[in-house]
Amino acid sequence: MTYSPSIDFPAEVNWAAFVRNGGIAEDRLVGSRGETELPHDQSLFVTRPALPPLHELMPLLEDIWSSRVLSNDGKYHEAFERELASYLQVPHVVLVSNATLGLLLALRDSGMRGKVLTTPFSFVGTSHALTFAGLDPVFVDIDADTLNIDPVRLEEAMDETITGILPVHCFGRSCDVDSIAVIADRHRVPVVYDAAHAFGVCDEGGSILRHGDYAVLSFHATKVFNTFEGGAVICRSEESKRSIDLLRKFGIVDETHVELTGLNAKLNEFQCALGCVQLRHVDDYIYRRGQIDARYRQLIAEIPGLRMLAPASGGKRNHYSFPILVEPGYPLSRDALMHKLRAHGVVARKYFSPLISDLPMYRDRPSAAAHNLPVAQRISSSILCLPMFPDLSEQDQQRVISLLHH
Ligand code: T4K
Repeated sequence: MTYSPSIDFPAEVNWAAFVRNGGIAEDRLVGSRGETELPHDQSLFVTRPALPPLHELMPLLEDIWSSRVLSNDGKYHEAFERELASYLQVPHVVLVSNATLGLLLALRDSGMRGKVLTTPFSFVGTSHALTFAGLDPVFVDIDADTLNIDPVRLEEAMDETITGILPVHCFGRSCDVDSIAVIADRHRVPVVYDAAHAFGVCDEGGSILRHGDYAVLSFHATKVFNTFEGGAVICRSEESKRSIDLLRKFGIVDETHVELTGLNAKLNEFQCALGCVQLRHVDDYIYRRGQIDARYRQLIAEIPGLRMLAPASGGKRNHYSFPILVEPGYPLSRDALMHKLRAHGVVARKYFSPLISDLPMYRDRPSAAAHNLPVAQRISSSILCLPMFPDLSEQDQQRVISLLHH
């Protein structure tokens, strides 16, 4: 049988120019840095993946093509893991195929059993990883300023049945890591940080990924740093790095020894090569995000009824997202504003609404009750994330701001 493609390949693309322009078709190219401008009849999404110039990747792809080493820890895997550890300034990194599997492996290795305290204000993957690992999520309310798990509520929720903590550095803003460490130490439970949003974020002491027993990054297309899909587990010790390393490749030590019951969470050579190239550009991506963040802050400050989160203090931020809170002083409800933006092609997103605790598979547990999570409920009903990605042009950003004015 002959293969007949079900999509139309863009035969008219001038591939030489496409590669020269860094993966941007000629008709979309504006300016010397290769920023694209979306025509106003096109949607402006909440995010858009940052990609390096394609010509930087091509020699690595040619090398992979000729070597035929596509997976199972080839030289790009080795190089990316080493360069990533050096960029992040953390000693023990294990690459994985996505953050969800990374969380699963870290939870498995952490020794948690039964109930685990976590936040309801996150992407559903956070709690699903717990459930898939055979653990039982117990929801704890969040802090209204950081949108992260509230240490006071965390301490209140602690009892002898709790076997671990899974907080999230939501939108790349650091949790109160010191208070969480004190609580975890006092109750002798491990902490796995969901750091899916926290690539490159530092506090005064260095990378925030050094906190907790494990921290798990996502390199999904929508993240500050992407390898299309991907992720990494940051471990505290050589011992846990070794065991996560084994768990991500079926527990196989060598041809005749299988030491652990693992699964397949490997990152392939294509993604690792892309990761190496992306590392050269990620500081620029973050810098451009910072400029967009500063412009939003200046322009939204003038609009009554829209509240922004205070910039995180100290260290280095990554400007993962730009959430606003639509408060009673604003003439439209959050949902009405979202619909107005969408009607004009701006696809802002309600991250995170509904709360995880309101989803059918979680809502019946006692900790999911609305009265247990008043802050998360309030934030979830008023939050809207505006477009935030390095290629967002000033003109498109201005278009978003004009729509926020009424
Ligand atoms: N923990 C946390 C706290 C997380 O936020 C996530 C993922 C995870 C764990 C799990 O990480 P991974 O296992 O995925 O590594 C998106 C992402 O799909 C999801 O990865 C992310 N969190 C979550 C916050 O956002 P959706 O359902 O909103 O994605 P989607 O497809 O609607 O994309 C959002 C926008 O991005 C689109 O409107 C357009 C743009 N986009 C997206 C993709 C995938 C592109 O322009 N190109 C693309 O290829 O969940």
